[in-house]
Amino acid sequence: MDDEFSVTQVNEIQTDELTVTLSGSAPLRMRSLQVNGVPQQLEWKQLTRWQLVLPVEATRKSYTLTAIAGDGQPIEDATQSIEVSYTGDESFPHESVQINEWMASNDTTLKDSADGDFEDWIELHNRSELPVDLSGWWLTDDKTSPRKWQFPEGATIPTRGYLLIWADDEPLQTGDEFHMPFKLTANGESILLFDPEGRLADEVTFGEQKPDVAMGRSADKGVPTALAKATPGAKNESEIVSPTKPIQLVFVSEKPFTFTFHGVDGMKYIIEQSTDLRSWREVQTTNGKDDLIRHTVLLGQVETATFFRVSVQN
Ligand SMILES: [Ca+2]
Ligand SMILES: [Ca+2]
Repeated sequence: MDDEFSVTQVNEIQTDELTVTLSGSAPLRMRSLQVNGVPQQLEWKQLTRWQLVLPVEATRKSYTLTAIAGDGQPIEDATQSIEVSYTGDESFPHESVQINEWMASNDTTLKDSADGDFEDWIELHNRSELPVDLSGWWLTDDKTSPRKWQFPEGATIPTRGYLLIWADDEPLQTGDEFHMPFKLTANGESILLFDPEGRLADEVTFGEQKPDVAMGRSADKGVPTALAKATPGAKNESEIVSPTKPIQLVFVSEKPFTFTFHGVDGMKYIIEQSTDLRSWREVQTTNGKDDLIRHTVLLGQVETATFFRVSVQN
């Protein structure tokens, strides 16, 4: 007698815990389980009884569980969705730590005291008023391989503090600092930070890097950018933003006509529209603090030829 795939818990779960344990029955041919397409580590309680621990997110989240057969394919009709809401008031540590600065091409900026080499590094920053225990957290430069390097037991980042980690592919080096088994690619890639339950704490993506130019969050905030000065292990300096810093418009859609561009905190962006390039009408004013600024033009608001310009004010 084969079992149906089922989940014991109700479809809508409310919890004040940071993780939720699900369990259920499995058809005999079920070998594994995917949640939102990601394979999970199951614990088998009996031949056809599974158990799974999932992270709870601060906002209500839907998890779709799919039973996978021995051939790696989903089993037909063996899927179920569960909504999990967090009702507690404890803050999530993974919301406190960010990837704050990094250098993927370090020629002369910072020497690794373990071997005297100039190597890639990553700086984390704890925004919160409590120290964060990083034991069991993960850092990777590959989304498809989230478990490249795990912080050892006892790793912490102090209140409002910074932590430097070497990406030198020399994990056996010891000393006061951590050394990960991978380097950063100067041609560009991603860095991802996960908590022990697999919640994404932060993700940054970068393009081609210039030697000795750090990337990071200006004044520890906002979207990463090339920094004027590297500050490994310390607060990032504010960038001096020139009002003439080029704005790159990205066209998102034609109907309705929409474009976006990145703003910089502390600057004001004025979008104007014209049909003759002589008289201009202000159509939107936005503060740069929201970063991605979007302008949408509804049909009927433009002539056959309409021009837009964006100006920046301090
Ligand atoms: Ca090294
Ligand atoms: Ca820094």
